[in-house]
Amino acid sequence: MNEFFRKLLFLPEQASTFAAGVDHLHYFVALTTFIMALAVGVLAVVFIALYKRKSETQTTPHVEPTMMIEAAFVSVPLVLFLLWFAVGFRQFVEQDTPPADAMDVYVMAKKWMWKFNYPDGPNSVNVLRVPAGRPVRLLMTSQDVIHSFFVPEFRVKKDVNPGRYTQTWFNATTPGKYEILCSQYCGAGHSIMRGEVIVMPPAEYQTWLDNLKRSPLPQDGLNTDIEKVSVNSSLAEQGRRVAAEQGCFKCHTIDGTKFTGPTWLNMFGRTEKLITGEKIVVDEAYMTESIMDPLAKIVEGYAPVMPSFQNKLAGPEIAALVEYMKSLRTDTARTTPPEGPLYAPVH
Ligand code: HEC
Ligand SMILES: [Cu+2]
Repeated sequence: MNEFFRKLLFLPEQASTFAAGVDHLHYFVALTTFIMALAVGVLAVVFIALYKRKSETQTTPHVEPTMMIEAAFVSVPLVLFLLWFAVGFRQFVEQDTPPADAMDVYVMAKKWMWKFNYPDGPNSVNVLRVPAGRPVRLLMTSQDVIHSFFVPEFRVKKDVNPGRYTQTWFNATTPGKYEILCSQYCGAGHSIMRGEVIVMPPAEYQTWLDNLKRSPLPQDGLNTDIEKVSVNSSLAEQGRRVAAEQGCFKCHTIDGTKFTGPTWLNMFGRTEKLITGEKIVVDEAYMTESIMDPLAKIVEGYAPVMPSFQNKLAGPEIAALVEYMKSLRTDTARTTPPEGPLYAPVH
């Protein structure tokens, strides 16, 4: 049944845990509206034949529907629309709430390519490798204009905006290659802004990762013409260098002491009180905003002195900073002060 409708509607394969649910709602809406439209059309034709005007003097009888019929005309469509809304809203919430155990990948879009950064090492261009059966969370930002990350087979689509992070997630069910498209018109090269998600069986993925860590050169057979994999030190390590180079440590500590700015130790997930009295929980989006637009939200007890780093930092550098700040937890904290500016370009 599912396969029949999928082919009838020319939908791509279903390769993520979302796909079937999204499609079922789609079939339900398409089928109901199709039946309704057909009924209206057929009745119109039948009535034309049945109630054809038979003489010049014939008048149309005055017809008044009963209360019951009126009520049915209002309530049946209303119930259907509300049902679709309820099902769709549940799916929307699910797609917008990555599970806590998801594997993170940072995505940076720019005219006209996709860059992927894995917190524990490899960077790649246009090729995203993920293990099957594992939730993957994408933290996405753009270096220039608005793009949109779209994988039709996963039924996943989310805008990617400059100056802030958006997130989405998926759990790929079937190993294979799937195309990544940009679905916001972003300039002349929009239609060639394509990438590829390679979903690998978990064991194969692990082997690929281990091999990369052992030798920084791309492995034979993996280096297709669009794939450039490079292994840097971990993203958090790069973030530490960026922070040192940018002078973040002039105002922030990583050992828990309060300085010109709040300490970064255990900052991720902390509840912060703002001068407006509002309370917020520190997440990736808030960290990014704090770097790009520090005056938007001022933490209580601190002066609004942090400069904006908008236009001073590239997308991957911000990803690295965020990953570094997240890594500063009491259990894993680095308490030694960072050594001078060791900055190396991230890409
Ligand atoms: C001139 C001092 C100064 C520098 C340099 C500075 N900051 Fe800040 N930062 C502050 C102050 C003061 C606050 C608290 C007031 C506020 O929210 O703006 C803050 C707040 C933050 C916050 C929010 C912290 C929280 O607990 O809510 C983050 C994240 C942050 N800074 C990151 C950075 C990063 C990354 C850099 C370097 C790229 C940096 N800062 C450089 C002074 C600074
Ligand atoms: Cu684009």
